[in-house]
Amino acid sequence: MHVHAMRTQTRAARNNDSDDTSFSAAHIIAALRFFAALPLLCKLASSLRLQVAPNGGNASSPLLYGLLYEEIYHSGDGGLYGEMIRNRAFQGRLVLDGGPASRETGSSGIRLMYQMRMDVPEGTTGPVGFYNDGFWGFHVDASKEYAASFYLRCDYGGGVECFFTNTLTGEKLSSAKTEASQDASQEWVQHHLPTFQPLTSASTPNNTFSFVFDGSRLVGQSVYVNLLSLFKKTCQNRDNGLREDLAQTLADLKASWICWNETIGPLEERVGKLGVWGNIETQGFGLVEQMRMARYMDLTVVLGIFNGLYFNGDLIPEDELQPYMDSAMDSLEFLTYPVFVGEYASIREGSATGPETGAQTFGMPSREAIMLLGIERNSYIILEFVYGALIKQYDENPNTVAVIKHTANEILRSMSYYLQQLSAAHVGTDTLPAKATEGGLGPVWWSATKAGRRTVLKMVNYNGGTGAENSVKVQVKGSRACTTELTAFTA
Ligand SMILES: *[C@@H]1O[C@H](CO)[C@@H](O)[C@H](O)[C@H]1NC(C)=O
Ligand SMILES: *[C@@H]1O[C@H](CO)[C@@H](O)[C@H](O)[C@H]1NC(C)=O
Ligand SMILES: CC(=O)N[C@H]1CO[C@H](CO)[C@@H](O)[C@@H]1O
Repeated sequence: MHVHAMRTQTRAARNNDSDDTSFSAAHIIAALRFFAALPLLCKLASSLRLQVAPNGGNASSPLLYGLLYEEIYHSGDGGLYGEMIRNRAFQGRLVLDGGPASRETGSSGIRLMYQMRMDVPEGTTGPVGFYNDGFWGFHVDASKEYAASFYLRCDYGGGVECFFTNTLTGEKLSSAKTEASQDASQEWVQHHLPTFQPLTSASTPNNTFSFVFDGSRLVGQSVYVNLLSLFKKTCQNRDNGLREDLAQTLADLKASWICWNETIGPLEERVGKLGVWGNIETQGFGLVEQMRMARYMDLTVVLGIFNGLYFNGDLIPEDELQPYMDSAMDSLEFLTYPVFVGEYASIREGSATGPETGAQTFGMPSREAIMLLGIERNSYIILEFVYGALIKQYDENPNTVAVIKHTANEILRSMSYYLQQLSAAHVGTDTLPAKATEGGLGPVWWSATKAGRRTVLKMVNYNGGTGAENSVKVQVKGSRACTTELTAFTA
């Protein structure tokens, strides 16, 4: 699928009547920016005549385009959060693939509630260890550095090797080694392997990551491990940072604000929990990491307040609500919010198995575009709006809409992504009165805003005709002269 955001520089605003057949001419959002320069000339026959006033509107919300970050569909763990080891501290089930290992509670000395125990039988001589499947595999990229670490509790003096294996070819794709020397009385000892670059890149995510010890030096022991960790080079090269390609994709949306929740402190203090959407949340992507992300993407932070009502209908009793109220009072400035639209997404009905939401047709973002124009026209009342879901792991069920989907080594931007990116890149500071002196809303929809000396006119042609007889004639009042830049969004 190809989505184009096409830009042309023209001295007159024209309806997009391109004969390029790859265009879906029925669905177009066009952002026209008028600069004061030369007279606007439109000699085409017209079914819609728009008159855009130079002023007389209201201030738009500067926080209109937002991001709704929510721990669902592996947006955080297995997504934006750079940790590549799945179930790194065993908050989830341990899947045993042979070998005497088990998950135990009571991880002494650190707050993490679980640990893995691996029993090494008498007579063991070769390497012993375990591997992780990652979040639908691992991205093995020879151009990037990786850093692995783990906690160990046992008597051990010997080597530790960590490496990727391609499950399709059996090939070992990397190696990092360290020496461990510790006895059981030391309780947990954290080991960091030297950063390494894979020897070869893998073209698919079908790779595992192994932690291997010298079995002869662990004979007869129960070996305890915890907080197994692997990070590829993260966004801005931060410790405990974000997955670089996904963070960049998100930053490229040029949104203006984000919702966040709390989770701070050393990783071994973050006990993790079962999220409301059924994922295990390590809480590794916590408050500080989210604040850093907000700074990196230049986002205003908006605090979301829990109102005491859970999804399953449970309620926090009134006499226990004080902390939530305190928090709400602190956010009063925001609550003075007038309207917050969260969350929206177009859903395609009608397949045999129910609403087909995962695969987008161009009609879906086109309908979203019409709503988005309505929001911009009312952006003196609507403070913010957000699309849901924001980020989703591609292979995870259900297959539903999301702005960005990802596999271990690829990023898929939906058409809604390009729509929001284009629209957020052309927002004015004030709404402008735009009235139709001929025709009316539908099949062409519009919104006009002012950005400095420029006028931004956005239009969607939803299933309407094209060609000269369907042209849109625009008069920007008060501009003696103008230059127009047209950006068309097509698929
Ligand atoms: C400005 O706000 C008023 C309400 O205060 C509204 O009636 C009017 O339509 C708005 N104008 C524009 C251009 O949005
Ligand atoms: C490779 O990994 C993908 C993603 O997890 C999976 O869908 C696919 O079945 C795997 N292929 C093989 C041959 O195991
Ligand atoms: C600041 C905030 O909204 N904190 C909430 C984060 O989410 C947990 C539940 O998942 C709530 O208990 C917190 O109040």
